[in-house]
Amino acid sequence: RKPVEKVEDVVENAAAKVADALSSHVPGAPGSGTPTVEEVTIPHDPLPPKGEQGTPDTRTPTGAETGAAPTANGQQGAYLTTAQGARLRDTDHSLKAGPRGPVLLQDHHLREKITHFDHERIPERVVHARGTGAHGSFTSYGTAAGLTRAAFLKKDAQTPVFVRFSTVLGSRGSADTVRDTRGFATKFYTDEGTFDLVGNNIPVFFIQDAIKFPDIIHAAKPHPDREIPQAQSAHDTFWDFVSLHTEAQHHTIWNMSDRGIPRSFRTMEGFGVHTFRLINNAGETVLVKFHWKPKLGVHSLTWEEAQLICGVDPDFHRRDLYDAIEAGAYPEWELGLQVFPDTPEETFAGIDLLDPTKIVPEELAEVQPVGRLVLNRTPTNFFAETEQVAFHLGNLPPGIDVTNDPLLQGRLFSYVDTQLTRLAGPNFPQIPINRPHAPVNDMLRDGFHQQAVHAGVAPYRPNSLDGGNPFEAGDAENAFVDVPVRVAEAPKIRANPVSFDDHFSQVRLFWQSMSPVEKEHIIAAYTFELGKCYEQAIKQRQLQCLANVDPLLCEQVAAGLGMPVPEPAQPVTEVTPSPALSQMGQTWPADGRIVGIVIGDEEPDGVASVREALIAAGMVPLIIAPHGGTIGTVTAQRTFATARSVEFDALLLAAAPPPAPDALPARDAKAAAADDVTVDPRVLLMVDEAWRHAKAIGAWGDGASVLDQAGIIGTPGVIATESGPETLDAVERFLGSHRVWQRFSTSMV
Ligand code: HDD
Repeated sequence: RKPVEKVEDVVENAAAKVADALSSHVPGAPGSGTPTVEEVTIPHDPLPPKGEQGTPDTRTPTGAETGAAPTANGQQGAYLTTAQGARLRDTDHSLKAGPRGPVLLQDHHLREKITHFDHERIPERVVHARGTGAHGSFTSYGTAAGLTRAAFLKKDAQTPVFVRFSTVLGSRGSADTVRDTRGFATKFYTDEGTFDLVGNNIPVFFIQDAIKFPDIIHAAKPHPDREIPQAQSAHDTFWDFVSLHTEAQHHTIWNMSDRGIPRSFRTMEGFGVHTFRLINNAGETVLVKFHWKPKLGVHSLTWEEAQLICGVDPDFHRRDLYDAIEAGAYPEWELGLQVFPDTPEETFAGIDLLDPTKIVPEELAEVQPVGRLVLNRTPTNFFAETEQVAFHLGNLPPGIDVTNDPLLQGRLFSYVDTQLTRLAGPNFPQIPINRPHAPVNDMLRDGFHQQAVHAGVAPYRPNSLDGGNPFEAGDAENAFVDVPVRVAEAPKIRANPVSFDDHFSQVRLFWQSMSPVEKEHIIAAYTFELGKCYEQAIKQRQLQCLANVDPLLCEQVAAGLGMPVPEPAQPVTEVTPSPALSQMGQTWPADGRIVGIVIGDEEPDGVASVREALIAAGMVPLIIAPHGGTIGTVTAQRTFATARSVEFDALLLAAAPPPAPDALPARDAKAAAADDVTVDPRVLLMVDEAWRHAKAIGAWGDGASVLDQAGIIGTPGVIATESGPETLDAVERFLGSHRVWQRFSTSMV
């Protein structure tokens, strides 16, 4: 019998054998067949912690306690550990049988690292997958305090919020500036429970009944065979559905207007769409519609800009929101209410308040400001906050209740339902971003991803074992109020009220409220979108819908498509326009606007002072230079290679940089070689595009010669003066109305 070896001897012998094998190995000569062994990489000692690595936050981004062990935050302690807290010596090499040997199954660290990575993705939202969010706070004016018992609407009440903006149709990685509706979802962490206002930047919806939501979304999403087009409504299935299903026509004309291509999330209105019911302490009720009014006004891109940005900077809106907040140009909105008497008919001025395809023009029911939202903090972690935030229309505080709008009723089901799959199980309200700031004392137990360690033995009511806790609240304790609305005695039926059958009068109302330039844009958008459809019958059917809206609109689109103009199938309705629907005609603060300043190889006069003046006015100056680095006292933030005009709201030229053929792509170098070109073609392209997109362009000093070369001197919104500050003054005036509207030629009246 062999003597039993001691464990230490076995280990020592094995180690010695490995060391021996490694040291005696002689790399083989080429072709000798002997494998070459690279030097063994020796695991190094961990580096000391970095200075900025502090102790982990024990609070969630919204200020609530995380409740989790500090190490759960990751990347903040001194030493790398496994998920179980064991310090790691090496995370770059798998555990192998020798440096060239197979990887061992026992390598727990390898398995943990790869397995976790393999499961990093969660399903994207079935709609509104592409979005971005920010934290902020809502301050109530107290003007709604007489209408609702909701405490967050009492005077001076401050409520933390998280807002997520989104597009509807595109996937998570799709471009921001596509033509689409934008989501505007706000989570108010009120002291009486979370209130989610899940709205859009368009005040009406495609359908009147939630049962049709899968239909409109299947039609609008990419075709099921080839999964194209991405994030677009310019395709056959979308126009097939909306032309057959004419209640969608109102939402569609908003999408075809400039509202479908916002300049920024900061320059969008938001709408709760549905009518809600408020109840006050006396038990009195009113019906209301929620509106968000942006401090900067409502502004849009031009269609060409939007298309260019999709390629040049697909994250344009996301970047814009982050940059504005980080620059201190905090985006702001006023929350407003349109208030209607709560009558049994639930109508106002003949408009059915339960029909989500109808607006109540602001001229008929003024939007009354009730508070101010300021977004002042970007998320710390996109996934944890923006991706995992979960909204639900049923998250209501006492004082706000739903109505019977059939679209709203279906939404009350859909949101929690979709989160169950998206966030895998019923405990997603415990995810930090979703945690209420009001104390939670529910009897929901267990389930996937349960974070709480519930004490007590009696999660049921009534009980005597946990002292009868918890108790039900009454009015005095601010219990939620289900407004006891009378339900009409009626047969069970799958039908809509007759008033829901009017599908065209408000489409015409919108069209008639537009300025000539906005009408031109709408015609161009329909012509583009239908021009992308293949089926003649679909185009014809949509033209028929437009004929029911307005003969001129129909004629012009038909002309663009080269198709016959149909007769209206029903008389075109007389409407009173609502000027509030137009985006033009007012002036707005220029805060947060991006102004590009072109300089040359040397710092031109006036640049530093113009830069300072822009910052002082709350705008963001970006220096555009021939190359990176520092030029005089300023630093180049963009170069001629990285800048495109679409990024800027206005362009200033402080120099006329000459062509630099060596730095140019071949095509531009050829253009620059032309005799009469004395300015870098990339600068000329910027000026040309800025001019086409009706942006203010200013120049001083040598910069004026660029305007000359571009052939735009003397045209509206093109300013050349002797000094930078003087030029800036004139440019700022144009920024107030967003664009140089006169530059869009229009034959419309
Ligand atoms: Fe919806 C997400 C807005 C109708 C079903 N919706 C979602 C989001 C917004 C809206 C802004 C993104 C929330 C976020 O950022 O996480 N939806 C609206 C508006 C509607 C509307 C303004 C009409 C007035 N939605 C609607 C209907 C249904 C849904 C009729 C279903 C019957 N919506 C959903 C959803 C989503 C969603 C499937 C996808 C991801 C999510 O909920 O959390 O449940």
